[in-house]
Amino acid sequence: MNIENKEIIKWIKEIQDLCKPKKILIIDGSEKQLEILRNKAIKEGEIEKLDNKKFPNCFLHRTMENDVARVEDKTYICTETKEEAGPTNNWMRPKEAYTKLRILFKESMKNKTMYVIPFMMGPPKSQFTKFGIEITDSIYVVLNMCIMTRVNKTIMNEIKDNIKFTKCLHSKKDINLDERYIMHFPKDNTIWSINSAYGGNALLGKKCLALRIASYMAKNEGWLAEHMLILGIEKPNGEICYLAAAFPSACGKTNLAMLIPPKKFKDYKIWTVGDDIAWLKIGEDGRLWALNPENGFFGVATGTSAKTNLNALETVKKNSIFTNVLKKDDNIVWWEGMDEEVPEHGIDWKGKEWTPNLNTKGAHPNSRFTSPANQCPCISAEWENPNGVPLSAIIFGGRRAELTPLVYESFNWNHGIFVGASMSSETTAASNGNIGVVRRDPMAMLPFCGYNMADYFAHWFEIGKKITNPPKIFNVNWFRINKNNEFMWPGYRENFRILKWIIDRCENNVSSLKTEIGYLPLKTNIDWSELDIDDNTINELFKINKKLWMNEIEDLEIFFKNFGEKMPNEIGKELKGLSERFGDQKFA
Ligand code: OXD
Ligand code: MN
Repeated sequence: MNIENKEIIKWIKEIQDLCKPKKILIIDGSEKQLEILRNKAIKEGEIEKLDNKKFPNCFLHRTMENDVARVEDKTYICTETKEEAGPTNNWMRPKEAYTKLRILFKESMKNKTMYVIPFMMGPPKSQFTKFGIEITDSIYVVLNMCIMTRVNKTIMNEIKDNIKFTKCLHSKKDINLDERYIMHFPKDNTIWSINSAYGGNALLGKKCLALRIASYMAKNEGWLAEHMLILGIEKPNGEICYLAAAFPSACGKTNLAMLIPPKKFKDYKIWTVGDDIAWLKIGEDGRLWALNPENGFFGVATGTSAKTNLNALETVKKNSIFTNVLKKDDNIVWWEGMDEEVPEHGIDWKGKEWTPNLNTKGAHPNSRFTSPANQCPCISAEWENPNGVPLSAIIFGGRRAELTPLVYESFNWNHGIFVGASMSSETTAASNGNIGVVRRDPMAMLPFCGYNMADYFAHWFEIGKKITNPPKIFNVNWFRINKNNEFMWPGYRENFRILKWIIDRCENNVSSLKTEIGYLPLKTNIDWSELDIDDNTINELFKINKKLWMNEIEDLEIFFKNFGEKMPNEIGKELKGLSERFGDQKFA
C-alpha cells in the first residue's frame, strides 16, 4: 500500500527503528488478507478454528492466565501535571513514561511481523468520526480490530496530511504482568500498551481511544465521550425514541441494549445502536445526538443465554472470535450460564482437559465474544447514521442492595449530573456474601476518563448551558435485595417495563411523585401484569430509607472532597439540596 501522509511514514519508521520487526504489513481489512493471517495464527497456535458448519468463520483464542482483564492499576494518563490527570487516574509525566516504555518496546518485535492497522471510529462521512492507526505484533489484535473498528483499503489515504489521527502502539512482548503498562498521552494523541493481549488493554480503538483519549478531545471540542449503550424503543405507532445508559462494567449494558420486551409488550421493539460507547454532540435542533463509534461487540460470554440475551447468542454464531471460553468435544464453544446442558468433557479456558466434577470454571468469568454489530438481529437501521440518533433520555445505574429505588427521575439537567456523579456499585450479598462494599464510579467513567474528573463534571455542566432541548436524566437499580438476600426485581427483559415508564415520562404521558431524591413513578403507571411480584415487594423496590441516604450524603461528601478546589460548585449545591430535602441543615 502506498502511504502518502508524511507524518504516518515518519511515525511508522520511528516505531520500526524502536521495535525492530522482521517485516511490516499494512492491514487493508480485505477478506483475502484476513484469511492469510487467520491461517498463520492457526499455525502458530494463537487461534483455533471452530466447527465451520455450526459456527462458520469462528475462532477460539486463549489468553495467558495472567492476562484476562483490564488492568486499572497499570493504566496511566500521562500529562505534565498530576492535576490534569486528576485524583482518580494513575499519572506519570510524559517524558518519564516514554523513557520507561522505550526501554520495554526496544526490539520487542524482533523476528516478528509488525502490523499497521489504519482504522476509523465512527461511520464514514460523519462529523463524529475519528481516525487511528494501531501498530501491533499480534494477529489476534488485527483480527479483533477488523471487527471492532472500521478497517478498509481506503482509510490510510483518507488520513490526509492535515487530518488528525491517534497513534496507537501495542506489543504483547512477553505478557509480563510486572512490566505491563497501558499509557495514554492525551496531548500527543498517542497510546502505548505493552505486555498484554487482553481486549480492553490491546484493542486500542476501544477503551483507550474511544473513551480515554476521546473524552479529552471531547472536552476541548465541546462534546462528550461516554461509557454508554444506545438503544431505540419502537412504539406500536412506529415512532422510535432513543435512550443512552451508563452502567459500570459487568452490570448488563449489552443485555439491556439487545433486550426483547416481555410478551405483554409484543407491539414494542428494541433496536440496538451500541452496547458500550456513545459519543454525544449537541445538534442544531438543541437536542443531544448519540453515535456508537464501534463496529462490533466485545461482550462478556459467560452468563449469556437465551434468557439473558437471545439476540447476542444469534449475533455470535458466525464471523466471531471467542476468547477464554470452553471448547466442547464437537469443536464448538460453551460457557457457564449458557442454556445448553453442561458438557461432560471439554477443553477449558486454560487449554486443559475439563469435566464438570473438577469443580473449576470451564470458561473464564470474563470470557468474551467479538462479533460484527451488523449481525445483531435487532441492530438499529440508524446505527451507522452519520448524525447519530437524538436522545430522549439518559439513564445512569449501579448495583445498590438497599439504597436507590428501582427507578427515579432527576429534577433537571444539573441534578441529573449530580445523580450520575454519585453513581456507585456495591457487592451484594446475593452475589458474594459481602454486603455493602461501595465502589464509586461516576457516570461509569472512573476507569475511562482521560483527564481530571472534576473538569469532566464541569464540562457536563457547560454542555447543559448549551443544550436547549436536553434529554431527561434517570437512575435505575435492577439489583435491590430483600431480607433473604434475594434480588427483588426479575430484571432482564422485565426491565422493559421501566424503560416504558421512562419514555412515558419523556413524552409527558404520566405524572410522578416528587421526593427528596427525585421524581418517583406512581405505582399505577408501571405495568406489573403477568409478573410474579406482590405489592409489598413493589413498595420495597421504591423505599427511600432516610438513614441510608444520610450515610450516602456523608460518603459522597468525602468522595467529592478528593477533587479539591477544582470541583464545580454545582456539585456542592446539589449535595446541599439533597441534604436539605431530607431536613438536614448540615450544609447550611
Ligand atoms: C468494560 C468492557 O470493561 O466493556 O467495561 O469491556
Ligand atoms: Mn464497557
